Amino acid sequence: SAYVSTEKEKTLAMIKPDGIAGNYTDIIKKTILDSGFSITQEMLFELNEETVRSFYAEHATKSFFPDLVQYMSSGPVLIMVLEKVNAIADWRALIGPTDANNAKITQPNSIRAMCGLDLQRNCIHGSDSPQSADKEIMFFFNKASSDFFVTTEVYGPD
Ligand code: RTP
Ligand code: MG
Repeated sequence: SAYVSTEKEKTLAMIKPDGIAGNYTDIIKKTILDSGFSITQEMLFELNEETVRSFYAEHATKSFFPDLVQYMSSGPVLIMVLEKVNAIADWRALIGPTDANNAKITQPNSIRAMCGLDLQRNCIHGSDSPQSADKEIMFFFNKASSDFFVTTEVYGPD
């Protein structure tokens, strides 16, 4: 996307079930902090199918949707709010393209190149626009925080 901001922004990141199961959490968090993001909130959570359907509602008509729902509800995920100047576009650039096989060729330093497996199992999520970031942060952290175990003000890049 062409969207660039000079303001501090927040975006939503999620280590997907394959990333957690593959023990990539620590290296991903180190990459996040080394890239200048603060992690302002995080929670480890197991998404049920209904929550995945709602979170990825924009894909409800796609042929891969049932597989996506199964995958994303197959184990725990780590959901984080990241903050820095231009966080939304910079986080999308850092995670790399959707297809991890493509990422390994075109963006070998990206997170999906490091820990993703294929088009579906790409280990990490990032909000794709300011509108998505607001919506997704609201979805997990502002709506019904009593439903979740939320840790705030985790740590910064320094
Ligand atoms: P995300 O939303 O998870 O950050 O990924 P993205 O923007 O790069 O890709 P998107 O088009 O939003 O797709 C959401 C997730 O669905 C799975 N997918 N499977 N089998 C397939 O054809 C297919 N296409 C996409 C991936 O897990 C993708 O990240
Ligand atoms: Mg997406």
